[in-house]
Amino acid sequence: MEKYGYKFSFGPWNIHEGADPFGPPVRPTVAFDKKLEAYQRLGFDAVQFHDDDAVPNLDDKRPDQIVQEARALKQRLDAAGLVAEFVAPRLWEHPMTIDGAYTANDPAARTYARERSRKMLDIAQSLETGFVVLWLAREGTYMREAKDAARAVDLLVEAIDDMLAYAPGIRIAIEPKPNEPMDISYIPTIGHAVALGLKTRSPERMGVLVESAHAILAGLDPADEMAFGLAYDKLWSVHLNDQNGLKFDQDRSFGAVNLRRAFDQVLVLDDHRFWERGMVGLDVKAVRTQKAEAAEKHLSNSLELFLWLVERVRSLDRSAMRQLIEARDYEELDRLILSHLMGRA
Ligand code: XLS
Ligand code: MG
Repeated sequence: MEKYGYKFSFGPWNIHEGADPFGPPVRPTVAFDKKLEAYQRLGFDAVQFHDDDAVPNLDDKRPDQIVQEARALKQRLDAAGLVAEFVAPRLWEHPMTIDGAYTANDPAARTYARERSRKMLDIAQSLETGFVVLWLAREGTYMREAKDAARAVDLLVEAIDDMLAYAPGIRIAIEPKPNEPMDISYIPTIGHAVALGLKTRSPERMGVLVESAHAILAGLDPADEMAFGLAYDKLWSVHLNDQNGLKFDQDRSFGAVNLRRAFDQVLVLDDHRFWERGMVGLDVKAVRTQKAEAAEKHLSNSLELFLWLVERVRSLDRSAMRQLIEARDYEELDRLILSHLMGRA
């Protein structure tokens, strides 16, 4: 498979049982080892980890046990010809994170979040990835008066500074999302994420990760969010997927809802040689109706579409585009792009 210089990743949660808030699982659980086998078979290079994907039940384990288990996992990754792209703290399930983690009103909850983050950093070190992603899932409120939003920024900076000091070699990307599970989340867009990073003790070690659906949920264009991150040289990863309207995060297969929007994301990434900057990550889920024996197609379809769109980007008639842009004939530019996407030109 020609991958045009790109490397690809997904998280084990992208192979899942299909439960949703209105119905139970519809597919059997796939064991982690089985998921690991799927990566190379499907053409992927790296695994995205939540801390407890790598070391289950880590809240009940001593630091030395955590390191030992993470090192054993690293050997399994080596044997499978895979690397860890990043590790992320899962700070949205434990009871101590009900009211948020880093921005919780309860100082004990904030202490839990900081300690859990240090364990996550130990795992990242053991998996030999210098890259951490923070999706600030419950950093927000259901009612504005419950927290001081300005103080929340300071609390986030304090928590990030602690991580940056604890792991001097680590780089951290913020993965913004405007809502869900919170009614309104802090740090909802790439602009907020870049600004937050600039406020920390080591701004050069702070970057961003754009998830297509998260930008769409914020009413923004994912390609423009990526472009903003690129303009600051801080786009260190992406989560490609798709989203049909402003509802819950659907994590649909890349391009499944809007092909032009997917094309524009690949255009901005490829024009900025993203294959030299970071990995193309997916964050996709099979629709609940998909049968178990065919419940990997959201991954293979997304990867395949990305590569097809790279071919479309690289075969664009750029001089014709330049002429139409100079003439400000954007309707004709529309036609050029659409006919190219349809294989008619
Ligand atoms: C949610 C995030 C989360 C990441 C970072 O979209 O991608 O699943 O793994 O925690
Ligand atoms: Mg994501």
